[in-house]
Amino acid sequence: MKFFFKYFFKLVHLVVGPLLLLWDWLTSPKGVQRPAQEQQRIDAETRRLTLYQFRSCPFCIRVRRAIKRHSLNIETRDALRDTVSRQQLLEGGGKIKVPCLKITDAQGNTTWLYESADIIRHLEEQVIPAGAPDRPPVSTPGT
Ligand SMILES: N[C@@H](CCC(=O)N[C@@H](CS)C(=O)NCC(=O)O)C(=O)O
Repeated sequence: MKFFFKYFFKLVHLVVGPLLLLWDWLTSPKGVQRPAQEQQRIDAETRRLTLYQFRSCPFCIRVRRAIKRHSLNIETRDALRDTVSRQQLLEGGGKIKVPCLKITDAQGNTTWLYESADIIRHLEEQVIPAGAPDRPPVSTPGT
């Protein structure tokens, strides 16, 4: 039975993965356009970020779409096929789970941020500057 489930889920993954990638490609979001100076400022911020991910993981696709939508240039590493990246994720973040955003601050300290929703929130609230047209409004409780 265990054997059946193992291969059943592998099969589901093999079928669903390419379908997700196809859907992602067909409905790929258009990136926001900013003034060149503003984009350069954001590029300087995103140079300190690295996204560890699997190509067909739905949570990674969600983060990659947010990255595309906000026109962020963030280096991605494949933690499934690339054994060096996989090891970096395990040693740095503590577990093989994707997506994971490696954040290096100005002092060189690193934080490994897991959870797609938290990663997107970090990008939208910390990386995209206030006043940018694509930044979602900050909701105030009770309003
Ligand atoms: N709640 C997480 C789910 C992430 C998740 O389940 N990722 C899967 C790949 S699709 C994973 O890393 N699995 C490996 C594991 O859990 O060991 C998120 O939104 O990021």
